[in-house]
Amino acid sequence: MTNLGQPRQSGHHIRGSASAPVEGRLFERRSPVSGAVVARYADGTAEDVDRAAQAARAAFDTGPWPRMSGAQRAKILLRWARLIGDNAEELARLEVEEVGKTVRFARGDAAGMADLTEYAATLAYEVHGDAYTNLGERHSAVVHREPMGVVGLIVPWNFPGLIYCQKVPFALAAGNSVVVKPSEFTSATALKLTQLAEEAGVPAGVINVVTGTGPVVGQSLVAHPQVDMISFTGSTAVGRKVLEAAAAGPKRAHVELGSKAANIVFADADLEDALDGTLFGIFFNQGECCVSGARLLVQESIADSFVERLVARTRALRVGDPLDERTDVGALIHGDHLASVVRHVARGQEEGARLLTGGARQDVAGLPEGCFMQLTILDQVSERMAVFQQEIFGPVLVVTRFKDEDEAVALANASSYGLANAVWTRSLDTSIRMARRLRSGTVYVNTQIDGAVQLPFGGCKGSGFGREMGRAGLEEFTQTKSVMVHIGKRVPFFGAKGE
Ligand code: TXE
Repeated sequence: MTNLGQPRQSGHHIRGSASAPVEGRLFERRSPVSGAVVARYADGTAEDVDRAAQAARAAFDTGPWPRMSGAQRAKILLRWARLIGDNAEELARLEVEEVGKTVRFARGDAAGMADLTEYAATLAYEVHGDAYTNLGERHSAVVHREPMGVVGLIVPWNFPGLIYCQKVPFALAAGNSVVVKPSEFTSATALKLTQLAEEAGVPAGVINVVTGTGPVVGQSLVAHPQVDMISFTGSTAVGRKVLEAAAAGPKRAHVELGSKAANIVFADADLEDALDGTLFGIFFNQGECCVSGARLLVQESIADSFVERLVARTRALRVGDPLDERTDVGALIHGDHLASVVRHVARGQEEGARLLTGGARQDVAGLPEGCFMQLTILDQVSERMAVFQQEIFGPVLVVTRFKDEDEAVALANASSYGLANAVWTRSLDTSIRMARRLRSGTVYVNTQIDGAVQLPFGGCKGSGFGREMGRAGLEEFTQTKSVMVHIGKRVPFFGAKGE
């Protein structure tokens, strides 16, 4: 069972953990696996956001963090990365308990948190500007690369720790201070990671965490006048609200939103690898993954046999208790989300899609309140259907057949989203052409949901804009300042006096 013991109880983390008593109203987080209360968190208010923003402001305006050398910040961030590694099993188990993801993959998430932090630390050495020494004898200019100031970070529930680490260490490496708002379903790892950061030497006030709901805490954070920039990951609907509120500032906003990635299988692919990748692409993290390969586009000549094998392999996967090491797919985040996934499948069938397997809530022995979903495949799906266009964010794969490369490109790009797509082929030419023609921030070739901390990650079209990870992921949290210097006695701007 996934309950680690007594429910945890935490207040916000403002200006250092010691100064954050649990006071005021609390909200509960119930395990999506057992239904038991696993945690109680402070239900944040606009006043809490104000305290956190003022703490971050003071840390930025007068504290040591932005005044340290890049090397000093790097050393602290490296210590943080090591502490994350030392606490990886606890971080993984907190994720299992609140998200419902399997412990096997949650361990991968925890390792990723340490890797991201370590990489961000190395970037801290390299945050620098530019010099222009080619402006003639009388001028010289330098371009500073400076932190944005106070950054508000809004994090979703599907990869709470990993997405925190795609944002916070990078913002910190550049010298910013931050206010983090975790999802109300998954606050544990943000609080734990922040506590570890301070243990590593990040000064109090540099990272503040306010728990609570989106409409109260999230909205107050975006609107707060002391917050210079927002970085948001979540749904497209909320992303629009965040952009509207940021425009009123105006302030910079970086948004990573929904997706409906295509997983394109050509007849010449290594079909065993493609099968394995297709399964992982849709069922990893219960399909609650922004880059899930949720639309299988398969070439007509191999489609029937490929889909038949896919259904057989899908039925062999284990859905169940995420703490059981043999489990492949855990629970969805909460009951309302499970109901929404089931509704999407029913709508697909109404629109003419053919249900090949799954389609309903899954019973798991001993876990009657678990939010489990049967692994689902819908065939005969066309471009005009809602299940082809809308992000379901669950273990539901929709299948569409294509004749040739042009049709595959047209179908893949017939989406309002553009975060990621995958291509399976043995042809080098096809893979390069496809990588160029697909409209998304990432293209996987003969792999799925793969990457490296050095690679920028983000979307185009309705999936948002801005990048996380890579050098770009640090520069996102900086701005330039041009300093123009005149050398020697000036020739007067308005000519010499008395002339
Ligand atoms: O997202 P929300 P939810 C998609 C996916 C999923 C759907 C809903 O399709 O089914 O979004 O998920 C905070 N001002 N993705 O409900 O509501 C909220 O508290 C400011 C894709 O979790 O967008 C949480 O911290 N903030 C995705 C965060 O925004 C607000 C990951 C995301 O919540 C707010 C997750 C407001 N008015 C869901 N309202 C991805 N790209 O990976 C809510 N929030």
